[in-house]
Parts: sequence; structure tokens; C-alpha cells
Amino acid sequence: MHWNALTRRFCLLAGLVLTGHVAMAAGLQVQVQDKNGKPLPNAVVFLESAEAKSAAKPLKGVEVSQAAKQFSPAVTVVTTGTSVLFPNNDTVRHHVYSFSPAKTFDLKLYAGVPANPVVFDKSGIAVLGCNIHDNMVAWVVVVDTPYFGKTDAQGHLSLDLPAGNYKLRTWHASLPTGGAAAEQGQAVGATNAPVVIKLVGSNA
Ligand SMILES: [Cu+2]
Repeated sequence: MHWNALTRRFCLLAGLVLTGHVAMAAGLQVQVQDKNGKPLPNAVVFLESAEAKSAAKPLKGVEVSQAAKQFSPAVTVVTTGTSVLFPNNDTVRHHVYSFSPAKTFDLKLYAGVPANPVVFDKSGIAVLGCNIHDNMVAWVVVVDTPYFGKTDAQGHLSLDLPAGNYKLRTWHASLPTGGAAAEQGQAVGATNAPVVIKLVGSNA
């Protein structure tokens, strides 16, 4: 993929999500960087509008597994109403929970595949942990739009979406509230770490 020179730069605020308003055509390419210009992988970028909200449907077949005492993937983005299964592929048992207002749940110590998925019925960020293994952390980002993605290792993300006016939002675990796992005593990144979103291309 060819990354064009940036055409716009969004202003930055530290916080749960960064927002910018953008009139967007059919294709969007962005790069998310930290304040020092270092690309941020696993940043979530999503675009909201009233039409996008109406178009959003629950996703199917979403899983966050546990293997080698880690969640995989660490960051999952789903639309509101999506059911997520938490299969345990480890030989040890895990106890998966979230205290987050977006979704509070508790899958008591289990092995194998839990009988029931967890339904993420409200938009927001759910921070997941394991009661047994304190270093396990994962995030489920629940959005009210079908237009979302996660940045790759180079901080890049490409999205196709209908032309329209959107609010562009982003989230990354190193943002102060993104790293809500800090409440669990886990350092997940520097605080006061604004990110830069570069709109590196859009197609008419
Ligand atoms: Cu565990």
C-alpha cells in the first residue's frame, strides 16, 4: 500500500478517546503515532455518525482466547451487541473478569470453552483480567459503528466506508484512561501520552 503525504493532522488531547471531525470519502488511511512520532500498533480507530450507528450490527464468531497465560488478541474491537467467547486453550485454568462500567462480568475458574459467551451490550472499553494471573490483561473496545479497525505494527490502518461526515475517534492502551488496568496495579504505558493521528490518504 502506498502512503501519501499527510493531508490533515488532528489535534490531540489526552483522554479515553481522541476525537476529530472529518468529512470523509470512500477510503481512509491513517497512521497513529505517539507524541514522539513512534508508530502505535494496536490503536483502535473508529468513525461515528448517526448513519454509522444505524448500520452497525453485532459481529459473529468473535473469540478472545487464552494461551501461554496471555489473552489473544490483546485488543479486540466489536460492535455493540456482539457475543464474545473466551476459550481457554491453556492447561491451567483461568478466571476471566471485567469490572469496567462498559461490561462487568466474571467467568469463574474454568478450563476449555465456557458454555456461554459474554454479550457486550454497551459501547465503551472493557478491561479484562484474570483473577489467578495478575499479568494477564486484554481490552474489548465496543463501538457503535461498523467502521473501525486496529493499527498494524507500523501504526497504519486502512478503512473503507461510505462518504459522509464522521467523528473520528481513537483509543490506545497507553492513554491514561485506556490503561485503566493501571487500577489493577499493571503499568500499561506512560501516562500523559498523547497520540498523533495522521490522515495519510483518502480516496474520492
Ligand atoms: Cu489466568
